[in-house]
Amino acid sequence: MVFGQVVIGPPGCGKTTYCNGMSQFLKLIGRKVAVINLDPANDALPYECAVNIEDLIKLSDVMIEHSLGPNGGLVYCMDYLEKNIDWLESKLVPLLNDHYLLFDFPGQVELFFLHSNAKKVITKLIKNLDLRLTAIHLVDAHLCSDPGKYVSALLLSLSTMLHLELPHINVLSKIDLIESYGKLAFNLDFYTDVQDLSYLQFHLDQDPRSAKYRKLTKELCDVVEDYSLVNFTTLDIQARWFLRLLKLIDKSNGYIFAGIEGSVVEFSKIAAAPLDWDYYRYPSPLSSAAVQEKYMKDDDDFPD
Ligand SMILES: Nc1nc2c(ncn2[C@@H]2O[C@H](COP(=O)(O)OP(=O)(O)O)[C@@H](O)[C@H]2O)c(=O)[nH]1
Ligand SMILES: [Mg+2]
Repeated sequence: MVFGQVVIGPPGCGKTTYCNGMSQFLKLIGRKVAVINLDPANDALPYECAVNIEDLIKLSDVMIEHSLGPNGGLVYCMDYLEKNIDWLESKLVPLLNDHYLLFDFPGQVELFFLHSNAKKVITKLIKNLDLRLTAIHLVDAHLCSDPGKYVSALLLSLSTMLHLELPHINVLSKIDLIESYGKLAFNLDFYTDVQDLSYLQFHLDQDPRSAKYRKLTKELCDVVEDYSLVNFTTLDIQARWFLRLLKLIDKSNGYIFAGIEGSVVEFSKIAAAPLDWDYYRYPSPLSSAAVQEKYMKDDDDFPD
């Protein structure tokens, strides 16, 4: 079985930086990792990529040849990739033996909650190559500093979850910068837990620009709350944040179950247990004393 992550989110939210940081962290803890760049708009990649969509199609060529802007060009590139999925599969096959896969996708969000091409690419890979993938949806934490933008981030996260139908983790990225946008109206937990959005209504009413959208905002918040699917974890580009996030990811895509010879009962015990339980019970590089000591020693002040 081959495991990996599909890294998505709006432009500039930190996908490429994440793939670079996560790949370095995975190597540190002993996993062989391959980063696959599927964003033709990525220039100057900080990581060494195993597969690059640029070898199949270039955004600049598409824009000139078909008189398209960058957005139309990206949709075209994804359509082209879907039609040429054999090309991608042939590049991935040699990696399947022992690599963990990180897919760096384009930042055009419509590709992941509206269009079917990116979803078809992912679904075909999962089916044809027997992959176990988790979607990591990054959203820039600065959106929390504006209630209207935060509501749009919630809707984007929800519609992406429903559209992609993958194990899914929403992440507020660049959390190290959150204080630089001024004091938040609520504790960070309020934004990550998404438990009671009615407080946002009151806050929005204080801003004359948002007051006229009060009813619309309420309806949108009700949709998010009714589904009760969206919450966030947080991240900045430091090793201990990666360790925390990787534990969640390993549980969501089944990596932690891969080496376990057990009964259905054992599997369900692990699935229902607190996050760390399985790491201590079953040998894994993440449970080694060295990794815990190195990356988690300052964990007391670590936000949940
Ligand atoms: N402070 C801070 N900056 C970050 C973080 N992650 C990414 N960035 C910066 O955000 C910018 C956009 O990142 P990039 O990975 O190219 O975003 P992408 O368009 O989603 O691939 C770059 O200047 C990164 O250095 C983070 O956790 N903290
Ligand atoms: Mg990028």
